[in-house]
Amino acid sequence: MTMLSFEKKYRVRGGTLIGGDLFDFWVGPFYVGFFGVTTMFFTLLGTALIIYGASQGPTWNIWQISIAPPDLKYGLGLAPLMEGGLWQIITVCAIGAFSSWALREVEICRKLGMGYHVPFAFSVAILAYVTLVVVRPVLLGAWGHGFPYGIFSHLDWVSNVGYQYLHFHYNPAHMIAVTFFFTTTFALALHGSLILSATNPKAGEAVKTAEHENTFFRDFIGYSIGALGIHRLGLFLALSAAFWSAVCIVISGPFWTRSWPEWWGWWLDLPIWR
Ligand code: 07D
Ligand code: 07D
Ligand code: U10
Repeated sequence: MTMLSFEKKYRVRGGTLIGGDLFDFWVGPFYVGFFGVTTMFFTLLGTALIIYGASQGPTWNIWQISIAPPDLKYGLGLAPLMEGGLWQIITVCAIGAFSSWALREVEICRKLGMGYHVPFAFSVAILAYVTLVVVRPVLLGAWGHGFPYGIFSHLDWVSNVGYQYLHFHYNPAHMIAVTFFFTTTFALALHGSLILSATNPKAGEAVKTAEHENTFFRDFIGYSIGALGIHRLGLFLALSAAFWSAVCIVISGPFWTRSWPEWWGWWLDLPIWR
C-alpha cells in the first residue's frame, strides 16, 4: 500500500466524537479512534461466531455455510444458541460493526474538515440491511423473517420471498429501485467515459478541460449538468436505489400480503372503465 507523503500532513489531532485523545492514533495506514476499536471488536466477535456456527454445521464449503435465523415459533423472543440465537448475536455484531464503521468515517471527516457525505451514504446501505433483518421482522412479528447468513442460502431467501408474492417484479417500489440501480450504472458509464476522453488523451495530445466536457454534452443533448452536478446526481441516484430497495421489501408483508400482480388491480378498478 502506498503511503503518500502528503498524508502525514493530515494526521492531525482532534475531531473525535468520543474518547478524546485516547484512541486518536494510526496503526500503519489505518486511523483507529474509539470506533475503530468497536469496529474491530464487533467484527472479530461476529466473524468468530460465524466460524463457530460453521463448525457445528454440516459443511466447511464456503459457498454452503449458513447461519439461519430462528424458527418463526420463537416470534420476537430470544432463541437457543443453535436454533437461531447465534444469528441473533451475529446480527447485533453486524449492526454494531456497520454503525461503528460509519461513525469512524464521521471522525475522519471531522479531522479533515470535510462534509459528511460518505458516512451519510453508507448509512443508507445500513438502513437497507436493518430494514431486512430488524424493521421487517419486527413488523411481521418474528426474527425468523430475517435472511440467513450464507453466500448461497441468502440467495435462496431472496428467491423464496420473491415467489411468496408470486411475481416480485410487479412490486412498484422494486421497479423504482431497479430503475435507480440501472440509472446509476448508466450515469457512471457516461461520467467515467467522459472524464477519460478529456483527461487521458493519446501521448503528445493536450489534456482537455471542463469546457470540453461541458461542450460535448451541450453539442450532444443540449445541456450539461456540470462537474459538481454529475457527482450530486450520482450520489442521489445511488442512494435512491438503496432507499427504494428498503421500501420495496418493507411493504412486502407488513403492508401488502397478496401477490404483487394483484396490486395493479387498482388500475382495472378505475371508475373510467366502468
Ligand atoms: C463489491 C464491495 C465489497 C464487498 C463484498 C462482499 C461478505 C460475506 C459472509 C460467508 C457490492 C463481502 C461478502 C463479507 C461473507 C459469509 C457468512 C459490494 C462490493 C465483496 N449480501 N446478494 C452477493 C451480502 C443481501 C443478492 C455477493 C452482504 C440481501 C443477490 C456477496 C449483505 C439481498 C446476489 C454478498 C447482503 C441480497 C448477492 C457480492 C448484507 C438484497 C448475487 C456482493 C450484510 C440486497 C451476489 C452469491 C457485492 C452473489 C451477491 C454479500 C444482503 C441479494 C456474497 C454482506 C439479503 C441476488 N451478496 N443480498 O459485490 O454472487 O456487493 O451471491 O446485507 O448474485 Mg447479497
Ligand atoms: C442490503 C447491503 C447492505 C450492506 C452493508 C455492508 C460487510 C463488510 C467486508 C469487503 C441494499 C456490509 C459490509 C459485510 C464486508 C469487506 C472487507 C443493500 C444491502 C450494510 N431484483 N428482490 C432487490 C433486482 C427479483 C427480491 C434490491 C433486479 C425477482 C427480494 C434491488 C432483478 C425476485 C428482495 C433488486 C430482480 C426478487 C429484492 C436489492 C432482475 C426473486 C429484497 C438491492 C433484473 C425471485 C431486496 C432491501 C438492495 C431489497 C431486493 C433488484 C429480480 C425478489 C432493487 C435488478 C423477481 C425478496 N432486488 N427480485 O436492496 O429490496 O441493496 O432489499 O430480475 O429483499 Mg429483486
Ligand atoms: C473514491 C473516489 C476517489 C478516490 C478514491 C476512491 C471512491 C476521486 C481520490 C476510493 C475507491 C477505490 C480505492 C476503488 C476500489 C474500491 C472498491 C471497489 C470498493 C470495495 C472495497 C473493498 C472490497 C476493500 C475493502 C477493504 C477494507 C474495508 C479494509 C479492511 C481493513 C481492516 C480490516 C482494518 C480496519 C481498521 C480499523 C477498524 C481500525 C484500525 C484498527 C487496526 C489497524 C487494528 C488494531 C486494533 C485495535 C487497536 C483494536 C483492538 C481490538 C479489540 C479491542 C477487539 C477485541 C476483540 C475480541 C473478540 C476480544 O471517489 O476520488 O481517489 O480513491
